[in-house]
Amino acid sequence: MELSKLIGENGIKLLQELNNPYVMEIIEKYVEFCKPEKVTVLDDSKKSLEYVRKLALENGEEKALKTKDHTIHFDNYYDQARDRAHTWILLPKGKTISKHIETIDYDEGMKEATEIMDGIMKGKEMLIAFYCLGPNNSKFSILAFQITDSATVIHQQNLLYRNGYEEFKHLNGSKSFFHVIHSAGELNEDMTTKNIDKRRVYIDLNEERVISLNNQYGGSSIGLKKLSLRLSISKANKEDWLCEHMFITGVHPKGKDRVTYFTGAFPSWCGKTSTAMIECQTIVGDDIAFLRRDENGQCVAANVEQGIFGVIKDVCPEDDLVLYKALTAPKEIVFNNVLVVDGGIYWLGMGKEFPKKGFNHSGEWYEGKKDKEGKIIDVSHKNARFTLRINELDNADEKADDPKGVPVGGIIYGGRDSDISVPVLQSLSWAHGVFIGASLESESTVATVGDEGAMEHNPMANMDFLVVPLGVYIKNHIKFGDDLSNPPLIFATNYFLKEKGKFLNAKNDKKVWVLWMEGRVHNGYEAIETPVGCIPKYHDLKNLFKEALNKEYTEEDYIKQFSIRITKLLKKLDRIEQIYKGGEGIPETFHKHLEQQKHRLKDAMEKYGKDVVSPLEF
Ligand code: SAT
Ligand code: MN
Repeated sequence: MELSKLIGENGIKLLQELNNPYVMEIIEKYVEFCKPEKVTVLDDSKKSLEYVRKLALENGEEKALKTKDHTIHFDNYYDQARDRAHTWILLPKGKTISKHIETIDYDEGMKEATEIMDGIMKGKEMLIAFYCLGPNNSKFSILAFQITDSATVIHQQNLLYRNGYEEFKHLNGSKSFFHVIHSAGELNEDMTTKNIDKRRVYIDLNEERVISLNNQYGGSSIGLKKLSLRLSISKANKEDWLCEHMFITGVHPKGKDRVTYFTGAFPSWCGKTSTAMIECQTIVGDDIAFLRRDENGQCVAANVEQGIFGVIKDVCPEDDLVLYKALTAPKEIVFNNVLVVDGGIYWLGMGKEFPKKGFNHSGEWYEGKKDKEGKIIDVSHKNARFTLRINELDNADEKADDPKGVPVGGIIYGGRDSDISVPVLQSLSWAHGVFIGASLESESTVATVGDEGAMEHNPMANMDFLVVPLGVYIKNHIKFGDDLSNPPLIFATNYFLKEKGKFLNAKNDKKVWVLWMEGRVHNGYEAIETPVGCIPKYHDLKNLFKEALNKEYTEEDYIKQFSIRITKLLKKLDRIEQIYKGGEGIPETFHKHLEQQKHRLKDAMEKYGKDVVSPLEF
């Protein structure tokens, strides 16, 4: 059916006012493919926001909870995480990007996409919404629009992103915007995706477009998030800035009249959100950052988003008070895949006793319930999420929406291992820091796929989203820092050292590491140079532990935590060397840092005549 018959007068008017033939062309095309029953265009008005909130409740994608403005949405039991195996970059026949990046022949991919899309929105309402990635009207801004048949996707997107309809008008007809076409596909009686076997994500870097089909999980359906991230990374690498999978947080050391901003990249389960939200900090963003040079050659960062799509597991009053308080107060929040009992909700690690039955991502749930594979179904999914606006949090940073971004004092790469890396160190230079980021590894836990204890390499925690060859990505990183007048310091953390199966650090020790890093940015502390980077001095940590946590930090603790484990570190370098050998344009500087680090470690082994060297010896 023709667009004009499906869209109504107001919709036509809103589209006409954009004065952008390319937007029209795109919408007409997908209306023809997807065959919705109705088309609704949304602008930045309160009316549009309310319309979508109501629609999500009316169509059953969300249900109201007991607490005012809280709603719950479920994704299919088998759609609780991104589906890496069915996510591809569309490329002309015979072309590839890198051995790490899944691609599909353009014509073949589009043929399949068109087949799956045919009539996928039959009987449904197509929503069209406009957004701005990064703060509105700033040099960070990238405009994007999404077409979807899911009201909860738009509802959550409205919490997570700044609206962009008005800014689209200022494009003056230009084609410079991203667009995402999404369908949750046919839904069953629980309102979850029926055709799990036909979940697909096709990424088209040339057209700056993503097509996501039969997906409900936020990471694959919220188009402005991980789908647009791929498009932004491609754009950043062409334009000489950085698009990173990083939080942005402001550190406020007690008694000092200053705030120092840090960005941080951590693979899953390495402490990213908790590092962004330590109690002496204010939050700018928790997931994706644009980093640019300002007119003075300083590094500035802006949050791509304005909300948090956060993992709810383990959010409890002891560890995350601010978040816990926000999640239990009457604010506009969409919960995904937690347990509901009489309109109240429960999630893993919340510190409460669980009811024996209720409703969760598996439907009607009772304790001991098993899935088709015979696996016991937990109270809530370990990847269950919440969606809320950052300005709903008590610790929201006042510059969270600043069009100029915030100045970056330090960058943190957070890995996870039980017996290799020290809790915190500073790189020897910007390029050495890039080398550290590009060597980031996380040890798999029971919570991630793979063997427990196996190391997964994840450069800058951005591996899943890379759409340019690793060599190009790393080269651009090095160049970005080289062109800065005063590049941020680069740090690495590891909160997960263990001895005899027990963690060597408490969860809140990270506050001390952060305060030390903050001090380093202001030349506040001396450091000890080791073969792998600069580490804190004992007496500084002792004082910080006392001041920040009122804890006695013994020299024995320090030695255990900050010893340099040479053989383990050399083995790590071997793993990294294996990954990076054989080209793909990895820059010489990277290989140089790898070689130099290896030599420094071997020299230390010889000099001190042992494998594990105490920090007091350097
Ligand atoms: O892991 S996802 O990309 O699906 C979601 C997230 O990290 O925010
Ligand atoms: Mn993320």
